[in-house]
Amino acid sequence: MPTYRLHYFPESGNSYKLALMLTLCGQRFEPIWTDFGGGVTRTLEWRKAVNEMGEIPVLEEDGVRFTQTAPILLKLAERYRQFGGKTAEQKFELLRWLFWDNHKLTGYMATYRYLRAFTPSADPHVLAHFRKRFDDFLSILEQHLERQAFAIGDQPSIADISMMAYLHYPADETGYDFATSHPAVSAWLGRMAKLPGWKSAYDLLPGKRLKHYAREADSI
Ligand SMILES: N[C@@H](CCC(=O)N[C@@H](CS)C(=O)NCC(=O)O)C(=O)O
Repeated sequence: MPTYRLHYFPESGNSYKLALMLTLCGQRFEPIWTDFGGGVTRTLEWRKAVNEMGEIPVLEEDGVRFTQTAPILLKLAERYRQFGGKTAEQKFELLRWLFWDNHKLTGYMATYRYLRAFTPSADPHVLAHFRKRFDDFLSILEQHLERQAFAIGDQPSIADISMMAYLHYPADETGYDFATSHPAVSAWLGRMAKLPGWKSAYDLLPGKRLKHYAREADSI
């Protein structure tokens, strides 16, 4: 079995996707905290040595580095025969939701949350734009989860792991109280949190945290 090392920072939902998948598959990994807030991933040295794309997470398997959570999740699902879907239709659905998540759900929430919670003076017009787009994506997910328990049917898959990552953070970071605003999403997050071995990102990914700027007065 490979030895895993995960380059991450605790607030990174993308890192959490891999940490959660490994954990749910009963695997351990060595956490390599990365100074994202200090800008290390923007340096030429880090990009040359760790990830040319300048992104966290990076998963090392026996010293070989891999990036991009979607293909990594697919590889892990195949290796551990878990969360990968069974039929050709399910595998297609899984890819469909993974692509949608990377582009829309994760793409917008990651940026919205980062600006809202972890930068000192986000432009309110930019925040409003991201929130409007994200509200639309959330309503798509809400309607989908009103019809079925998990992304591709009645069993959890890596599409759920990918999509839940950024939604499970505290409301003072995401700016949403899903129990009130999106009950089907909230119930689905609850189902995911009941999977054997499930842990939250801040329980799985230790280390120095980014400064939190979201003000109490900010609306949720
Ligand atoms: N599609 C990538 C997204 C990775 C990503 O955007 N990571 C963030 C941190 S969670 C990052 O490093 N962003 C740097 C940037 O956007 O410049 C994946 O799934 O791994």
